[in-house]
Amino acid sequence: MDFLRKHFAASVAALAACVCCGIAMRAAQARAGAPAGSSFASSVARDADGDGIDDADEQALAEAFAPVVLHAADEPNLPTNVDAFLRHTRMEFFDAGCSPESFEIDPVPRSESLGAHRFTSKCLPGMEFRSDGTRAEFKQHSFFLTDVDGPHRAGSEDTREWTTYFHAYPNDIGGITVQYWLFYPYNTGRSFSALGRSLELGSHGGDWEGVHVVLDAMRRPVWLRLLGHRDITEVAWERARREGSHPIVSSGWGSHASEIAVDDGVSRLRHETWSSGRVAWPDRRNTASGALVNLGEKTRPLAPFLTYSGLWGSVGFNFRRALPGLGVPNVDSGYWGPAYNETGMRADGFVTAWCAGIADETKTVGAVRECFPDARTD
Ligand SMILES: [Ca+2]
Ligand SMILES: [Ca+2]
Repeated sequence: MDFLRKHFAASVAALAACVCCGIAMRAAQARAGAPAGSSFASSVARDADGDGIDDADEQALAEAFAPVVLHAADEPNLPTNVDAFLRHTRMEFFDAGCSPESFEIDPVPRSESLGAHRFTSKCLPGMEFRSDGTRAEFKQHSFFLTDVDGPHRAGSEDTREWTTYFHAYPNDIGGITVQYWLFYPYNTGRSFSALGRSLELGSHGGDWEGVHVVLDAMRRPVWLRLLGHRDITEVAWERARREGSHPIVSSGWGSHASEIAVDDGVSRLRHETWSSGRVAWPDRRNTASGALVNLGEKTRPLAPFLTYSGLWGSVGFNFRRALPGLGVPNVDSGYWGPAYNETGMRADGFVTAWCAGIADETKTVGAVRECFPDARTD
């Protein structure tokens, strides 16, 4: 109830607040062949991801509301894309407590094959793990992609490889939600000094981070959702810092957690995530940004890697086993991709980061559920 009231109030407020977005929305609607104010279901010319939204319309809306991301001037792990990352990693399976614990699965993983693997554990006889559906909540029995080495952790040198991925879907206020996902090859955690030793906590391979722009039935932006360390923060659109129809978001140093950007005068690296976007560097270089690519739906993916349910980095220090009973997550291990992301995940397995506010939480195509892993293990 509160959810509905909150969205209704925001929609009314947005009527007055989003005039600045009108041009971009009209452009999106013109490209999609839809009259201003029409609902998304009215014209579907090509719908390869089967969500009822014309794919050209998804692209046009994504372009119109794509964020400006501000990275720290000394950010250690800048963006890359999946294909560039896969050139420097291998796929293995981690089987906690078995000997050996790690098995090689694929020395040359490709986007198309990430979801094609099966593994039967020697320690858990009869258990078959799938790389396109089994999600290991505590990272004890999981497919994973090995951490890339030092030079490749910095992100792609060529900013044309800084791909931004998006997911657009019908939402529960009769509109469309557009999620933007950036992929970083590594996440640098915090360093501590203790007992004369330097310790690092929270570093891991493969980091997916993002923001959601929630559009109402008239395709006006009403909410901005930001993926943080553990939770998703929702901000009314009119409270977000913006540049035309583009929200301005800052990415946390090393961890890439998304926050509303503040205008504090600090020099940052400015990254426009739309297709013809630019990257402006603190040293005044100005380079081309990467593509804006539709992921499709998990049930009908347009990017094949979307179905991969394993980890995007190595399994590091096993807090789960070293400190049993304390519930400490394996924060030094790789994290999941967009459709299996951990941020704000519900106890029943609903992947909030992928499906927040989706019109149909139970959407299922064949045997695939859009918003839930097929199987959950430890
Ligand atoms: Ca579609
Ligand atoms: Ca879609």
